Amino acid sequence: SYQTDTHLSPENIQNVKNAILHKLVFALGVEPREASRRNWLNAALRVVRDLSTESWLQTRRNQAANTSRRVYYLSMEFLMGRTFSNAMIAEGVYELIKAAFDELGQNLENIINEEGDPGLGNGGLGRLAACYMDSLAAMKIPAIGYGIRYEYGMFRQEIKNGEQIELPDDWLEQTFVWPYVRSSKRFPIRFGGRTWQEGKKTVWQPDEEIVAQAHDQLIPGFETTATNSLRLWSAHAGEKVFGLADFNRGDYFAAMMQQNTSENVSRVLYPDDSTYNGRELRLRQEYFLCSASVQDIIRRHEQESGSCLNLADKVAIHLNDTHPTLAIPELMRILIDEKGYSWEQAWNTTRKTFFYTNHTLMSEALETWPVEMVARVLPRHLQIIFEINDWFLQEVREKFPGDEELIKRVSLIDEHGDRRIRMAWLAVVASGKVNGVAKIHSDLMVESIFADFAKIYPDRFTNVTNGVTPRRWIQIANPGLAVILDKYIGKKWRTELTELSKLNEFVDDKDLQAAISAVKIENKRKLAAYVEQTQGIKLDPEAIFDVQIKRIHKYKRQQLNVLHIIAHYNRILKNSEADWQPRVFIFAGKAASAYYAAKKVIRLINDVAKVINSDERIRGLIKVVFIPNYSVSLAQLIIPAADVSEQISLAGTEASGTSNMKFALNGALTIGTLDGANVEILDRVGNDNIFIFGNTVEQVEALRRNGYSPYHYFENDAELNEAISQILSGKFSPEDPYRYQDLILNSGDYYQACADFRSYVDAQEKVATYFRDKQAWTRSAIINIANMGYFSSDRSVLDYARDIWKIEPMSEKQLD
Ligand code: 26M
Repeated sequence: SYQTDTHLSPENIQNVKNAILHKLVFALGVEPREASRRNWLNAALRVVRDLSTESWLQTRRNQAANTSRRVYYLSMEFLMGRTFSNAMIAEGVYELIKAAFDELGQNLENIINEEGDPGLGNGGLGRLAACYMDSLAAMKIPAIGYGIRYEYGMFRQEIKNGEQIELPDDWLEQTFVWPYVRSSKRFPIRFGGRTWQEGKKTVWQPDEEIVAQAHDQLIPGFETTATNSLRLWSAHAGEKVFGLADFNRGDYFAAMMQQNTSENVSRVLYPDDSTYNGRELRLRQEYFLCSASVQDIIRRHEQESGSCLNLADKVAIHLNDTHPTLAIPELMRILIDEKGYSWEQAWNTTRKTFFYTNHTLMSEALETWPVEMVARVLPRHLQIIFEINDWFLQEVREKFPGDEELIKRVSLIDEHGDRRIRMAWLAVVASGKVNGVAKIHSDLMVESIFADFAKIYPDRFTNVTNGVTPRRWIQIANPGLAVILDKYIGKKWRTELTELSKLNEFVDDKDLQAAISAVKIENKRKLAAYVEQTQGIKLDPEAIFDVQIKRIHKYKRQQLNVLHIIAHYNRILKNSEADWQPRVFIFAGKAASAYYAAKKVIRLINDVAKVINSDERIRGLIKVVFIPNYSVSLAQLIIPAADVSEQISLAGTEASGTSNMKFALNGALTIGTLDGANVEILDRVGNDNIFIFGNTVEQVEALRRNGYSPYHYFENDAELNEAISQILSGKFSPEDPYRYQDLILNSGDYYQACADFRSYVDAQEKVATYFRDKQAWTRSAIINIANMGYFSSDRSVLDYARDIWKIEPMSEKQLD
């Protein structure tokens, strides 16, 4: 059958065609002649899901039988992107399905583009979780992801009059046929109420109960039967709430309204990725994820091992940032209150089970929850956290007698002002290992926020540099590049990305250079067609495509990019006859809906675009484009079309970055600061193949210590002065000249854009000059591609498995 033999024989094509038609009619109830593209997509998705399901059931049997240790990846966000292409290539049926659709008179690419893109995440952290799910399956590491099935994901962004408008992302409106709803996997989640002692036992009587319902997505491993799952929870009214108070009072309507309130827990993703805001609903969401997942983990462990003992031998629970940290007191609660463990037994198990990744050093992003709120929502968990704190502070007092200042700094409770629980501290104290996401970030982590803890637990801290999956970020996003790679270095790079280094032999090969630049132009044409179609702006594919796509945030310094664009515009106006290199500046990204300054930056970009794009004096030498509603699928279109990758955060602020890796992997050259993973990209590509600028972390800190002032730079740099003055005087907002009064200077320039302006402009100058030497540029692009092997998420998850979770990947034999 077509299931195991992916050979493109007429019989196989016929079989796939029949399978699709069968699903269309009998699963969807649609006749072929009336089928829409969406119907064809769903029919084919069902066919591919059947293939994955067989492997999945087999993997589950084998994992259970092999009593292997498993990792549970807990994350409030999974930005999975579209499913269809990924599943087809994993199952090895892409070409077959394409051929079948050809015969059915359908274009596969159009069908692929019909699929929605579930935005169940904010940005880097959520996309990292998705790359890791892909790599864990491909590397045959037994893993289950746990998250929330938000009814509304990241908002849909529209731009009206240059401003961001947020609209609901009703992604469930179009039925998504990939997941399985697991009606038998339901767990009660309890909130509120009170606790009391009965002898030695603590009793918690909650006053609210809702139900978590599992939705499973299969995660097929690339060209292996290993298939993992991602389990997302949705919230439902529990019968308890439903049956008791209101119904008994005969108040049917109030009871039904209560149902609505319960289901709010999984209603919507918080669209904030950098400032912590202590809303009670967010606390409930976090606990909802943790409680459902920990209950499920214990249930599975008991089923496979016969008891709850030896949990820590079989289970590793990974915390993607502090958002799922309540899993720690939740495991303690279940072990003590429900399984009868002593406090010591429970604590010893817990400390061997958890691992925590930190993704930010910025204090405004660190989660702290008011003690008063936790007392109301999770009274039993608060007690457990206090007990952990007592135990921990006792240990610190023994190690460092008499240092009460240290005790205050490391206490899980911040006693300044209203008392708050420091979730990062709790995660560190209860985890076997804590890691940062790039070398520089992991180093700064133990020098800054966790310095005291590094003294207390010197062996606990480590680094795992982030990575990205080559299946999605080369094979799917850039099929033209994949063909070239296959030809020059063979096909193994898909699961062994360091094979790319074989390209180093060919950097001067004229045919390779020609092929690489032809694919780049082709990708730029595709992006240009999209921009023209959606926004009516014409882009010249021969121009430099200079791209900054990421969340809009002050620390990422989109303003610095804009300042350079204005300076460049001014230069052209002053010397319009010179032989300027045409340039296109592309932006995309969302601003948190309450982040005033970030939304203003979006408006500035659009205002500047309007003025520059319509200025005939510059003859189209600059185009500025803001592409609305950035998403994983837009990233797949934009990244392969980039010549220049903008990674310009202030040194010390971007933990790692992951798009920097995707760009370099697709042959863009980076203009960037010595921040996050840029540092490691530089190590691998060498100074000649990247444009590094700006102050180092040490210089940034020195400026802060000495009282940084942007005015110094403003007064001493004529181009900077001119650009800022133009913004402030309303040159780009003539109808509202004061619109940008509070930007840049007046806000103190906390992220030191002015300090890095001169070296940024100089680096941009080098970019434009270098681009004119097509051959040198392409050679550098090849060197970038050739040396990105390290940044595969396959390498990252194998690092985690070996150094942190202590899990062996399964062998093909075990999977058979
Ligand atoms: C917290 C509380 C309430 C609501 C939302 C949040 C929240 C959500 C997402 C906070 C932070 C969130 O994400 C942070 C993030 O994406 N960090 C990025 O992680 C990437 C993967 O490690 C790194 O590459 C980026 O440098 C880092 O900024």
